[in-house]
Amino acid sequence: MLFGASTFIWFSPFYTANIPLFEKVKGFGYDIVEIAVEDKTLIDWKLVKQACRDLDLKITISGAFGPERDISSTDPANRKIGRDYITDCIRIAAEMESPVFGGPLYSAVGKTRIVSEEQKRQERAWCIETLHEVSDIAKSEGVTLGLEPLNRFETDMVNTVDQALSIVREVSHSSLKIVLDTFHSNIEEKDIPASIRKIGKELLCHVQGNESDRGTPGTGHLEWEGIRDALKEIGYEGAVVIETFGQPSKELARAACIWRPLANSADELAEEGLRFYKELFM
Ligand code: LER
Repeated sequence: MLFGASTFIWFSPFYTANIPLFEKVKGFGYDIVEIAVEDKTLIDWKLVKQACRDLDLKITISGAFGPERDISSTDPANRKIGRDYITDCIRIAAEMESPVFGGPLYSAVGKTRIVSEEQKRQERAWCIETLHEVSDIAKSEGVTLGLEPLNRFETDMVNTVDQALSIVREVSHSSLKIVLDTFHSNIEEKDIPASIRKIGKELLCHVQGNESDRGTPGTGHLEWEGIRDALKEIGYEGAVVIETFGQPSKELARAACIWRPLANSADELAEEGLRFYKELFM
């Protein structure tokens, strides 16, 4: 099992001057740094690749879906921005040799409304149409797209594994799979290990192993042994990454409802979280 830490644990947005972070991530013992792409133009991707190569650190790429990056929006301009953003991130992932690009691909984080069934059907149709298109691009770039359910406070569109499976099956494309974030699952799933088994090896492409309060893994009330056993049982071969927020931007804090520090420090969270993962998966 490979373990990773998201740049979100320390920074938002991540930009070129933050590259020295990689040395710390490697020093803690991580195999992967997960780079959250808030603004791709702030990042010198050649330098990122070289720095990670020098450290023998792998890269995964994750999305940050602000209000305009929304492939299910009623505003066609936002649907285009969402599609372009996903396409850019697929190309970045390919360039950084990340096997996946994951996140709530279907909508903007923090978009929670009450809308008619008819509007929901229309939004889903737009979403499915674009997921088809970007899955083709992902396939040609050799990247797997991971669609991540978010909890009810962060989206009204895909909260559960069943809803994610329904979209993924409707798109029915070999390059579209599922990312499971255990923080969101803890709020929405009745039984996380059963949900992991339900997704199965074929469709689970990435795991964000976050604690029940999004603090340090191992310090909350997630049923970690059950989660580990289910991952082993399905033969999961992807990564397990911590994605939580040390210093979220105002927009991200608002969208992901982060109102207080989630650990004593980002470094402590990353170091102790990895120690816990290693003991758990030993
Ligand atoms: C995305 O991976 C996520 O988990 C959200 O809570 C915030 O972007």
